[in-house]
Amino acid sequence: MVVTGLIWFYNEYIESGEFMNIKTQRCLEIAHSQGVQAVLVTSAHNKFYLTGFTGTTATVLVTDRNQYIIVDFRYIDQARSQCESSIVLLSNDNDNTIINLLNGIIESEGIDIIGFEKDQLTVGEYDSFKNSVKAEMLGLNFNELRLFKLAKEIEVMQKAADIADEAIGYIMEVIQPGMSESEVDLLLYNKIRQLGATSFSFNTIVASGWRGAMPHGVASDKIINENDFVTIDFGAVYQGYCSDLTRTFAMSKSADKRLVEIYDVVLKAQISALEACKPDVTTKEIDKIARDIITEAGYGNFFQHGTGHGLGILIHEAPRLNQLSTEVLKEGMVVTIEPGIYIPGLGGVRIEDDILITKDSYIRLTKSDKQLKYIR
Ligand SMILES: [Mn+2]
Repeated sequence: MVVTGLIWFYNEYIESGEFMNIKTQRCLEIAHSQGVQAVLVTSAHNKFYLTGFTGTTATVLVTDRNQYIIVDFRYIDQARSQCESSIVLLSNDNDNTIINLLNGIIESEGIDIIGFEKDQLTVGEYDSFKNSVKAEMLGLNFNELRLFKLAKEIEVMQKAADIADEAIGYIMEVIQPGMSESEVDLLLYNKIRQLGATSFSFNTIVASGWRGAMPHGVASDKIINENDFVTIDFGAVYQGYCSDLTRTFAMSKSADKRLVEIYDVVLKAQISALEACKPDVTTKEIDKIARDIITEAGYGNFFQHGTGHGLGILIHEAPRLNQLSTEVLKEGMVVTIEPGIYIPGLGGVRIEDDILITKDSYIRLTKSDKQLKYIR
C-alpha cells in the first residue's frame, strides 16, 4: 500500500500473530479512551514494545489503520528485519524528513489529533512537533500500556529471572572476604553475560558492612570483610526484559547478631507480603503487610521505601507497591516484593523476588533460597 508519494520504502503490513497485534490494540485503546486517533511513540521502551525495534533512533506512529516506524539509513535494514508488523519508512534530510513523513500519514489518514507520551517528550521536542505537525498534539497518560504481560513476555522474563538466580548462586559460591564490592560486581556481570543476558538491568548494588545501610549502595572499592553482611541487588536484561533480585547474606558467623535479628524480620515481611499477592488486592495493602511487620518489630523508621514495583522492559514500571499507590493487582502483572531495613552505622538487609500475578494467586519467577546463608 502506498501512503504518500514521499515514501520511498515500506513493508507490506504483515499480520505477525497475536503478540504484536494485542500490544498495538492496547495502545489504540489507551489512545481512544483519551480521545485521540493516533499516537506518536517516542520512548525507546514503548517503541520496542510495539514494534520490536532495538535501535536508538526511530519515530513510531500508531494509527487506527497502521503502525509506522520512521528510521534513517542507519537503521533501515534493522527496522525491516525487526519490525514485521510495522510499515517501515525511510527518512532523510531532504524531502522525506520525519515531519514530512508524519504529515503525509496525517493527511492520508485524516488524523486531527495525535497523542503523545506526556512523560517522555521534552518541552523542546514537544514544541518542535507542535509547530510542524499538521494535527493537534495531546499528552497521553501511557503508564498502563505494558501493565499486563503477554505469555511470550512472561516466558522471556522467566529466563531473565533464571539467569539472576543462577548468577547469585554462583556469587555465593565464589565470594570471599578480601574481595572488593567492585570485583563481585564484575564477576556477576561476566556470569550474567555467559548465561545469555545482554546487560545488567541497572547499576548493580553490592553493599557490604556499613554500606548495607545505603539502600542504593552501588558497588564500590570497599573491601568485603569477614564479619560483613552483604546485600546484592541486581538484574539481568534478557531479550529486552529485566529481572530484579536482591539477596542479603552473612560472610561468616561472626556477623553482628542485630543483623541476624533484622534478617528474620525482613524475611517474615517479605514472605508475608508475597503470600498476600493475588488478583484484586490493592498494592497499598501489600505494602502495609510488609510495613506493619517491620514496624511492629521496632524498625518502621528504617524502612522508608516502597515494598515493590512493576517490572518489564523497564526496571521500574506500573504498578507501584507503596503507601501512596492506588493500584490493584491483576492477573498478568509482574511485580517485585522487596522490603528492607537499613540502620546507619550498622548495615542493612533487603530481600527481593519477582512474581507473576496469576488467576487466583502468584508464582515466583526468582526462586533463590531465602534462608540466611553464612558464606563460611
Ligand atoms: Mn527492585
